Formats: sequence, C-alpha cells, structure tokens
Amino acid sequence: DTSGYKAWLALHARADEAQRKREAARYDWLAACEQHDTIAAAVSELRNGIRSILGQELREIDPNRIEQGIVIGTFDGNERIRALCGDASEQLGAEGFAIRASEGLMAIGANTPSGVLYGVFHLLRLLALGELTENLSVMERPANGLRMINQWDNIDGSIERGYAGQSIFYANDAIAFQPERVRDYARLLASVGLNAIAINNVNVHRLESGFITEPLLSRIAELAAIFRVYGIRLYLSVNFASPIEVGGLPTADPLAQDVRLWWKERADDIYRAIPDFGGFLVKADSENRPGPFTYGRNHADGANMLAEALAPYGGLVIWRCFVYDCKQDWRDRTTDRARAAYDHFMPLDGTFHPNVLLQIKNGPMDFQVREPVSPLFGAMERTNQLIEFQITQEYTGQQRHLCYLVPQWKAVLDFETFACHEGAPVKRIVDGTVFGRPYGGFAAVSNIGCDENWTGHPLAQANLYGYGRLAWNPELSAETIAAEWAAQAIGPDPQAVDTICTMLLESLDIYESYTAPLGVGWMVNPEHHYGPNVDGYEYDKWGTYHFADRYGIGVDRTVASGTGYAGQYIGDNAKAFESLDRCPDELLLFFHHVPYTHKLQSGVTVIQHIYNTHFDGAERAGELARKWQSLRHLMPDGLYLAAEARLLEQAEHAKEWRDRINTYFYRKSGIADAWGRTIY
Ligand code: GCW
Repeated sequence: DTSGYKAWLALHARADEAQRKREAARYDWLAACEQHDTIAAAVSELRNGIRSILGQELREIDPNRIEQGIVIGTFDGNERIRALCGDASEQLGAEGFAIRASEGLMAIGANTPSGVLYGVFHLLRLLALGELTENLSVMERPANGLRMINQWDNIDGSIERGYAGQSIFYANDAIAFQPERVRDYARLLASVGLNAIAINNVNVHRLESGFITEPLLSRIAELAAIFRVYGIRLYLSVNFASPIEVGGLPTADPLAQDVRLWWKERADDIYRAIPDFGGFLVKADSENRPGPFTYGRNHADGANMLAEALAPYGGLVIWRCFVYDCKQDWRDRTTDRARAAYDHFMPLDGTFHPNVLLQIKNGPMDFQVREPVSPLFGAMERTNQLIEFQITQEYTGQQRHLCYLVPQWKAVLDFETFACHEGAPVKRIVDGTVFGRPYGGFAAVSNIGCDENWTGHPLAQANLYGYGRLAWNPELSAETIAAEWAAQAIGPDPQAVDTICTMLLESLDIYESYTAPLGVGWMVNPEHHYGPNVDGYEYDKWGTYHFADRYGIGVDRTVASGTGYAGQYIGDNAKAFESLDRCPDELLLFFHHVPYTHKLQSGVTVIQHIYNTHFDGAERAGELARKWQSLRHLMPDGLYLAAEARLLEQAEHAKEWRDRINTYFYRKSGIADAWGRTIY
C-alpha cells in the first residue's frame, strides 16, 4: 500500500535481514485464552504486526504451557498473566497496561481488555520504531479519562470544515458506511489510545436530530458495535430542540415536566440499543442553534436536565462553551467575543451535575493560529472540563498547507494558570487533578474523510496521531511525536525521518509568519476561511476585528482602557497581558491597540515585524517544498505526489498571503520596508 491508507499502522518490514531473523526468533508463540472481542482484536493486531514487521507467523499455545513468545490478557481472565505481571494491577487503573519481557517470554497484562489492546499497540510501536529490547518493563496509564474525537459529519455525506473528502459514515441523507473502513478508523484511533467518538456534527440538522430514535438509532448502534471492539464509546451530538422537532412537543423548556420525561424515555431507548452509550454532546445557544435561553433558562438548567436522563445509565453530558453573540454590531465597541465564554459560564461554576463536563475551546475565539489560552481553565474549580482542539485545519491551511499543530497544543497544555500555589498548568486542570474532578480530558475535531490517505495532505496524519498521543500522555514532546509518526507512517529511513521531522516542527511557525502577525486572527476570506482577506471580517457581525487604521492596529482588551478581557485571567497572567511592556510579542495585538511604530520586545517595530515575517514566511514555505522534493527517491509515488502537489500550492499561496498583507499595511501606514523589498 503506497497511498497512505495504513497511516501509522503501516508496520514496515525490517530492512536489516539479520536483525529481522534475530527478533523473529523471539516471537513465534502467542498465548491468549480469553473469549472477548477486544482481546480477539488485540490478537489479530499482534499477529498482523509481527507478520508484517518480522515476517513471522505467531502460533497459538495454551498460556500455561508457553515458555517463549508472547502472552497477553487481563489479570482476571488469564492466570499466567496474573503470575507474570499481576502485581502491577493496582497502579494501572481501567485502561493502563504492563509489559514485561525477560528470557524470551513477553507478557502484556491489564485490568481490562482495552488495556490489553493498548498494550499490544504500544508493543507494535516499539517494534516498528526498533526500540523493542529483549528485557523490558513498561507500565503506562492514560493521563486523561476522556480522550475523544468529534466528527463534524452530516448525514448528507458532507463534513463541516472537512478537507479530506466526504464522510466515512454517511451519504445521501442516510447512514451509509463500509464496515471495513470504519473498523480501520477505529483501529487508528485505538492505536493512539483514543476512547470516545461523537459521531455527528455538533450542528445537528433536521435528519440528524432523529439519530436518537428509530429507525436511525439501530443503524447508529451498528456503528457503536464496531467502535466498541476497540474500546471506543460512541456519543451523539443532540439538538436541544429535539422534544419539539422529533417528539412533537410544544416546547423544549428544560424545566417542563413533559420535556424532562421525553429525554428520559430517549435515554431508555438509546441504552437498550447501545448499552455502553457514552452520552450527549451539545452545542446550545451558539451560532443560531437552539438552547435554554429561549425559555429564560441558563446553561446549567439545560445541561442538568439531560444529565438527569443519562445518569441512571452512567452517561455523560458534554456541553460546549462556544457561546457568544454572532450577531454583534461591528460599531459596538463594548461587546468582546473573547469575553463571552467566561461571562456566560463562570457564574455557573458549581451548579452542574456530576456527570456534566464543559467542553471549552483551547482559546477564547475560535481555533486561530495564535490565541491566548481560554481563561475558563483554572477559573472554574467546581466543574468538570474537557479541552477542545481542532485537528481539522479550518484556519490553519485546510490540509493544503502543512501545519503540524502539536507544538501549539503543547504550549496550551503547559500554560500556567496560577489557579493554585503548587502550579496548575492547563493539562493538570483538564485531567482533573488540580481540583479533584471526577471527569476530564481532551476532545478534538477530526481531520479525516474518505480520501484514500484519510487526511488529504498525507503529513496531516501527524496531527491526528499527535492528538491521540498527547491525550494519553501530555508530557510527550512535539519532536518525539513527529519522529514516531514519520518512522511508522513513512518508514524508518533516517534521512526521511529527519527531514520530515524538521518540516513538521517548523511548519506552524512558518504558517503563522505569512498569515497572522502578533496575535491578530481572522484575516481570511469569510465563510470558507481559506486565503487572505484582511478586511474580510472587519465590518461584519461575527465579532472578530483587528481595528487597523492609518495609525495602528490591534484590539484593546485591557481592564484600564479596553474590553476588560485581560482581567479574566488569574494573578500574574492578568498583569502580564494588561501590560504593554510585558505582554508577549506574539499576543500583543490580541490585547493591545498600538501604533505601527510601536517597538516590540524583539526590538523591531510592529510594521517592520509584519514585513519581515511575511517575506521570511513565504521564503520558508518554498523551502518546505524543496525539502520534500529531496526525499523523492525514498517515497512511494502515491504518498510523495499527494504531498508534493500540496506543498507546491502552499509555496505559491504563501506569496499571495505575503503580498496581500504587506501591501495592505503599507497602504494603511505609509511606512516603507526598512530593507526596500518589493511591496506592491
Ligand atoms: O469554527 C467554527 C466553525 C463552524 C463550527 C463552529 C463550532 C461546527 O466555523 O463551522 O460549527 O466553530 O465550533 O461550533
């Protein structure tokens, strides 16, 4: 397969024949005795992997008789496993695993079948990376309880903000899928430890509102069954107005008795069809979607009503905080979209039921290439939180430009919120440890579609891979993740791995350079959000402005003279963002309106920074394409050509970005480039 379909599960054969034979000799027997679908899946992954990498067929044997080879299973279901690594049981939780190898016998043990599956995928990763040693002792458990993917797929087969083809779940107003393809997606997700999927767009349209009732519910249950085998729970996005639109009731008021009863009955039906159903994901009172505001109720009233319906079954309500006024008048300088989520949700802290989680986008606006971290992290002490990332590259080049997002996510996760003395980075808030929350974790919008290689741009696979790896372990570095992905997906050739890692790791900085200077976002074409348009959103209703005029640019969000947004942060963060001198350069224009001649901490003026980064960024985008071309001889055609075409488009498009932005600000400011480069 040269198309990239197998992604990071390509399991390339060992190139070194002597090493292959040596390793193969160690893995010829396999012992697994449990009758469980997930264990069976783990066995099949293991067989497949050992065959593919080492050319070795595993033969099956009774766990009590095995002396050399691999034995896998749960501590309760496999005595031999209990004897070999059962002592690790208490430290592993429900999803962790232990791997022990010595004297030719390798044991993978866990408390649950999913833990065993994760252990097998870990082993295969070590094997593919050439890191499997003869004696080994590994113990891992995920940092986050919920590690979720959100599909923005619609029943007509389209994907909102999808850049890799149509949906793999739906087509022509029907639930329509190839079980093989869905299974392969489940394998990819499970191989990086993801354990939850919301299977439809958060904008729940008419037909999708019916997913919670028959006849569609049974079809959804078929999808749930495929994911279940791989330890992944299925969730549904629901329409808050379902009682009206599906149930025929006159209202969806969350405090009305018949509405509450209606949702309870739906929960009963759903759990009959899908006993391990995860729960509901809800976008309410957001971008024209219905919600509790219609009835004079608040978000806690809405979320808690659904939570009550799901509680008897252990289901969760994931309630999104992407709530703001999308009909704001651009002449109104007092309304600031950045403030909205905090203003709506902070006063509700402590009022949500225990099975409610708030899903909060990483930044206060909307997945721009650069934003500060949402101030809700650290502020709400008595509410479960999930952080929402966007893997699909809506504002970051739409999988036509290369943009490896893991460094951006890392910076968000490591951001210190000052929520407590001992240190409270975002990753410790969302995993629940700082405030002792029972639920927490990661959610992210998927970037896959029915394109042969899943993501359109083959290198965009690294974002999906990296998201899963970080959700499991946020301490992994962006470099490690890039190298892991490249070696597994492309092959272990050191020149290829090195070059691809360099490309991935510099790509975010390059993209930021030629698009969005100093924390200004939104200079894109409205609606589809691709390509430069400095004033595309400047005089409209979405609340996303840069306020550039002939003197200066930026949004004053200080407490002293602006919208007060900087004051939503805790302690020194509030002080630093408020201060013109201390605000980090890369966010300066998010927090301050300054003259073009304002001198940055870097020593150059704002206008010169804009020119420098745009010339530089376009140049570096061209180099990305040349780096890829240097790998031509190491790549299979399908993969090589798909990426090359996109990298060449990026290089051209980066020049357009450069010229549009530079010319705009040259015309506005009248200040020439200090280096006399061409500005049109
Ligand atoms: O980023 C914006 C997108 C919308 C999306 C919305 C959201 C699903 O432009 O397409 O709707 O965010 O997150 O709800």
